[in-house]
Amino acid sequence: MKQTPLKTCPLPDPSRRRFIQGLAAGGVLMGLSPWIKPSWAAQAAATHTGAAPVLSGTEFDLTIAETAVNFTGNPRMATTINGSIPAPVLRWREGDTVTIRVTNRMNVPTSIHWHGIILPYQMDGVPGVSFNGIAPGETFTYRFKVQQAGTYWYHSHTGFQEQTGMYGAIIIEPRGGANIRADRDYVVQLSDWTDEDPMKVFARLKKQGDYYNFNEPTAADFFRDVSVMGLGAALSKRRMWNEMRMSPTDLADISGYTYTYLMNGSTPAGNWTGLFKPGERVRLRFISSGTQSFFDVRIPGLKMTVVHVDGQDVEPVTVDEFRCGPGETYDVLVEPRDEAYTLFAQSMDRTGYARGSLAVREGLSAPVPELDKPEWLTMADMMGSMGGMAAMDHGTSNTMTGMEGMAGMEGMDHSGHSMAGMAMDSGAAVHARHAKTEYGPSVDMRVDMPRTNLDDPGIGLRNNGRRVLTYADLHTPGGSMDSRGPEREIELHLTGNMERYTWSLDGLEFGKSTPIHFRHNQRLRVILHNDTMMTHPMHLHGMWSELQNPDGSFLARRHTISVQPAQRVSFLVTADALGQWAWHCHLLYHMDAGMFRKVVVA
Ligand SMILES: [Cu+2]
Repeated sequence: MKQTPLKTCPLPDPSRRRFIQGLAAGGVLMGLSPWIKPSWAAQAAATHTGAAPVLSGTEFDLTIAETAVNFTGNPRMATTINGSIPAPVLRWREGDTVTIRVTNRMNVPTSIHWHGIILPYQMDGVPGVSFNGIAPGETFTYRFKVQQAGTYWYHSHTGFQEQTGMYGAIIIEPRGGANIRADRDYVVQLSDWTDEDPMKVFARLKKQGDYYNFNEPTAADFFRDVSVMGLGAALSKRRMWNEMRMSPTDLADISGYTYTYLMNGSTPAGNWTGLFKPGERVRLRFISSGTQSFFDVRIPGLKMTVVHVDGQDVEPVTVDEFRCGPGETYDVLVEPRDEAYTLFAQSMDRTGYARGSLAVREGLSAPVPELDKPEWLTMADMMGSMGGMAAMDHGTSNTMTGMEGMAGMEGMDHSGHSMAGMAMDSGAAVHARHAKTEYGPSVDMRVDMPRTNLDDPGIGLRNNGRRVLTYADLHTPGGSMDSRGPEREIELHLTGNMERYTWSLDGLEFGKSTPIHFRHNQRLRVILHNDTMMTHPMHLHGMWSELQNPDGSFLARRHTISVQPAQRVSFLVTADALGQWAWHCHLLYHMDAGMFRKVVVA
């Protein structure tokens, strides 16, 4: 969706790249640079980072404040809950009623949203939708009955506070005692930190959507293509991307150029460590709290058995790797036997990683793998099933270097820089309808023949020699909560314009949209159709999203569903939660740019 000029690539300075792996002792205020005034430093309490404190019971007091933090050598102000990053782990018990008093000690409003928790809408914590937010100096009391068990998390739903540190884990014990047996149990919360002011990051993206993309095709890539495929094919490949005003490297808006990726609030150099004794069974609760980052997680030398996703048990499936998008949670069981293992979570665009260790004692670590090479998006990623036909011609190939055959694409109609001209009869089952509102300046691409392949692990994870989890692998035991078929179908398109950095649903940013109405207790089939080149983790508040196979059979109960480029997924919702709810992309900058809707259940 971006211009792909032949540019010499200003790769980040390697010394800087190493530097942003962070300080070993990130978090505490140290190494003050001269421009930080001592008085400022004196009054700012330092943020505690790394393993978060654990709070349990039914009464909680949380204080939101600005405290100082230092992940990279540059002291910065963070937005924290009880002075720590991550925020305290809250341990609840299914069936209890919890009371949480949240006090705002800042001079701007704040909020806390309980992600994935089923509760009355007034307690959901989304300013402007469920309540007014928490004003400076005010204490807001959340009180609700805990009706579920499992791994969840909480975060600010105000401004960019989530980016600057406001996120923590929630662990809810099942009423009947633990049903997954483990000798050790660790939260592994992944996140992304920037020293820049997030408002400035957003402003930069608004001006230039690919500001943080340093993987764009370079002159060197072009000459490599020439030597592999010949001048003609290399030129037409380049021309194809340019004419579509897209970049095949459009994998993440914000990269390791500015991000330091954190594991439990520790930088890669800080190496968060979970201890174990050989032979023990360890449960790792991965929580994807990055504001704008998908993480690909693996533990070299260990198989991971995925047992619990988005707070729900799933039939165990053993894998080498899984992708977790912002908002999603994945619990895995591992049985480590060696002395040390690396928990490796590389960003989807391969510009950095979060890292920690499982070890038999503090201070041990295992080798850290190299980042995988970034893969370019394929035609299938952009055009769905039609692009898939092209991909079929090339067998397992999924990089542009294998797409010489695409030279034939020159004849296609790029009118309006959209995919609208791409419609052709391929016998695909689904032929998209686009709303009138999709034909406007907010939309630079439309997919007419989407793909529905939930067994695709996504760009960068295909055919990498590892067994990678896919959505098709997920099965919630016991099936759907509601045996009724859908009474109504709602189709929403995930849309955007990368040049303008606008993100929307059906071509309408939140400010131009009207609420979506669900009739109380109605059973709905929701279809999300991705008309963009990016993966969007879509989070519906207040109600479960029951993911379906393309054939309509039940797969898994989720609170967040990532929709890949040019993909179409469907899920069932029982609208049993009266009130007003948020529904949005969990990429924070996409949400702020307009990929957000209000849902009214009445
Ligand atoms: Cu998005």
